[in-house]
Amino acid sequence: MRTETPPLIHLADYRPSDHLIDRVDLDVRLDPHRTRVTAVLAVRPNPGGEPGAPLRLDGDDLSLIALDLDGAAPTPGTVTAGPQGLEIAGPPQRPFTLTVVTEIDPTANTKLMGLYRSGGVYCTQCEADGFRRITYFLDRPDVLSVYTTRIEADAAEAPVLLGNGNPVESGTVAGTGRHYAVWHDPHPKPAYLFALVGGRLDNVATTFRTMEGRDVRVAVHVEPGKAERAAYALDAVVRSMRWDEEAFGRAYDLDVFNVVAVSDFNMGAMENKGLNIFNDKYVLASPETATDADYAAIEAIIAHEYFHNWSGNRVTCRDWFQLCLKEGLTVFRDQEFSSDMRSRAVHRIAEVRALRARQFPEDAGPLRHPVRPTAYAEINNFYTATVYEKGAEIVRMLKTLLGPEAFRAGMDRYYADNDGRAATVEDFLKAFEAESGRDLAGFAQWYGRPGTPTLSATGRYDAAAQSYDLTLAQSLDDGEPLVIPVALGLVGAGGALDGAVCPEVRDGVYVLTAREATLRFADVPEPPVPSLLRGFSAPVRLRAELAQADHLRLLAHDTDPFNRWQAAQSVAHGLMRDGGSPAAFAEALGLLLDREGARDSAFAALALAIPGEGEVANEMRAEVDPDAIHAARTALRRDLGRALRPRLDALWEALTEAPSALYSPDAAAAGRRALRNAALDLVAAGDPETGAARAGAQIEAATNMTDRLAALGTLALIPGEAREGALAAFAERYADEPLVLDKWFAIQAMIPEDGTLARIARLKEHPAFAMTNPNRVRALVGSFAFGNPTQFARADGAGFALVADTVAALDRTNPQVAAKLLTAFGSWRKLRKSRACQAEEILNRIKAIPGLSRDVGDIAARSLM
Ligand code: 0A1
Ligand code: ZN
Repeated sequence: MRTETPPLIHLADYRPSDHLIDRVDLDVRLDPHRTRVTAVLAVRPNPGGEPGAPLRLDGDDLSLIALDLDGAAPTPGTVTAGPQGLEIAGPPQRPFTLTVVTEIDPTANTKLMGLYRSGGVYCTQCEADGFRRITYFLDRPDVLSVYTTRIEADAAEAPVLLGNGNPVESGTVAGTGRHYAVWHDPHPKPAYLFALVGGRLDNVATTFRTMEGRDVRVAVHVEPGKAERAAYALDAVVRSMRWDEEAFGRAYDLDVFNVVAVSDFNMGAMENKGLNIFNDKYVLASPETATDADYAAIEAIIAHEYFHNWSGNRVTCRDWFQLCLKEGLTVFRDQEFSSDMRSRAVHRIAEVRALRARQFPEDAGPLRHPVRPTAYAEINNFYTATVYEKGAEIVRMLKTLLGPEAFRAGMDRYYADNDGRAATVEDFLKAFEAESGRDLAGFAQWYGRPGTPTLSATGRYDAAAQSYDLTLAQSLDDGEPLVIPVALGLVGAGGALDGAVCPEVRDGVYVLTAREATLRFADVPEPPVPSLLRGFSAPVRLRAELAQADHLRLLAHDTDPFNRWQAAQSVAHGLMRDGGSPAAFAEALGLLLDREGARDSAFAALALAIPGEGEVANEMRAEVDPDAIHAARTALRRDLGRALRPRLDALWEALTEAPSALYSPDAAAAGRRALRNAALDLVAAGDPETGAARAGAQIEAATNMTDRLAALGTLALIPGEAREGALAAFAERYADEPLVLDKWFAIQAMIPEDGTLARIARLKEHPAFAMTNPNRVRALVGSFAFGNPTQFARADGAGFALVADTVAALDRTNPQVAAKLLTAFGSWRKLRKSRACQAEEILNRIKAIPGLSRDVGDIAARSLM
């Protein structure tokens, strides 16, 4: 049994590097199995480091071919080199040049970290610590260097050669069939932002003129033959560039900006300087192969990686504990971008749903950690919803607290003061303190305190005094109270009570800093319902204990669209938890559809979508029984489908697009499709027979993937020959489209039926499935683990076992993806006893696997804590 726990790295132990590397000259000779890397490093002692300290370079799986120091062999006995590092004792106390030659095998690199091959294309992934798999280096984000990279490859195998920065030279190597390109990046950067690409690629390109007058060649490179599917991504890059200039005054700073799509990628995408590398799922889109949700995700991720050029690259992180400094901020920025491109209210709802579905459970379970962690065993396991999404919520609260002008001024100062530096969360907050004159010490606690605070509210109306007292109380742990911006207002029987006044509420926001506070509203002519946490102004759990009638009032009359949606969710939660008649709810939804269906279809679709099983589990204070949740949710959907039937039928008809209509991924058109498909799905919930027929017809008639897939998803919940026939036809139609087959894998993996296990076993043998491709694994096994709660937590333990077996198999080839999959067990303690015991046993079994990776070992160990 494996007993040793991996060593922890602590924030408190941070020390500056003893050495710096000012310049890196790389010569990379690409070869499928024997790629030669010559690195010429301009090293000097760091004035802030320890004088005379040995030079310790990181390495991972490297073989050293040659080494010299200032052109000569190092003094015998001073060098220790192995696959995992290179140390030089007593290095010169002055600047010196180290030349290191290593050899690596990109074809054998299944971890997809460092230099690897994806579908024949050479590419790199260096965040967080992949550069050390290319050459020995000070692989830490506070060592910034100027890179020049010469890439050489067989001209037929890799006609396209891309690097960071600007292209400076290219040519052929006479008589060898090989060619080369030299790239120079003038902006100092940490090694994690290094990238190169070599392969056969097509591209689409355009020129963007920045507000500073620089003409930038923007190109998106994809697998040959797929260039037309890159047009939307290219357009999204251009819109991102323009938006960052307008919203934040940030211009692009190189002559070229390249995006490359590869099919084997551990995450979504990577912001390497001037050369973003993407999971092709977030680049390739055509109406026939991508859904509206895919288009929205492409837009958001293209923007995210582009925005990192300032928030992450120009200003980078001192150490990996500061990860939220770039990620939380950049998620906030991409969310604002998407809100400006689409409907702000609809986007906010989507953000909060994602936060509640992924971050709240993480924050409530054994894998919880502060937005800025204080210790880690494996940094790759901290690319989490907490760091990203809760990190973004903190930035959003900061903006709410300071107001838009002071927020923007603070951002400008943050960039100005930290450009070219590796910064910390303290540096970030300092910029806002300086611009706003506010003390943010209390607010800073959000970065260090794990867990989701609870905000409770109780109100008392005094008819005689025409006043309303609202008591707000917060609780998290035993620590200091947090600073919580609470956007709020009062709503009367006929609408907003705009005349009600409370001096402590400014611009509709009350800032709660005490454990408890009571607000007095004057001039309240009737008993109000409080509309709290408008726009979800803070990442907390709200306990307002309103009656169903109160929620229904908010649903009908609140001026805040987020809270109108939230009111519908709250009513649905109440009905699923406590039972009762859904008649009043159905009537309210009906009115909403009448009023809103045509005007804001996307919003209406969201109101119809009752909380998912995960969201219900998340709200449970008692132990979670996935079967009971599934049954309650199915019953509510059935009842709503029946009660709303005439309206749903009419919507489905009215929102039919003409077969000749050209597909457009814009928000309004997507909203109409969303509402029509929500209507179809609810009809099917109430009347499976009609639903199946209609879904079948829609699959046949569909002119785009959104409608086809939505109908297939509806049909997938209705057992029978129609379903199996449609699934088979879909697979045949898209046999050559791996990204579309991922959707097909996912739909089947999420079927809440006993037969799903056997189905998954069959699908694992499907020719399109491959354990080596992270997208395939996530589509089939990930969708099952994260999206099929009843089958994952089956009574016989077979669902847990299926995921555990996949984790164990994957651990040997791609530990990062294996570890992510294992986080599906993160909420095991909340499950009812028998299931929890099984999960615990499985986690122990995984933890005991001999030779287990640090990635998986860390998740298993923490899950059991
Ligand atoms: N910085 C990237 C996330 C990322 C992190 C690690 C990776 O390794 C496989 C890849 C990407 C982002 O925020 O998009
Ligand atoms: Zn990011």
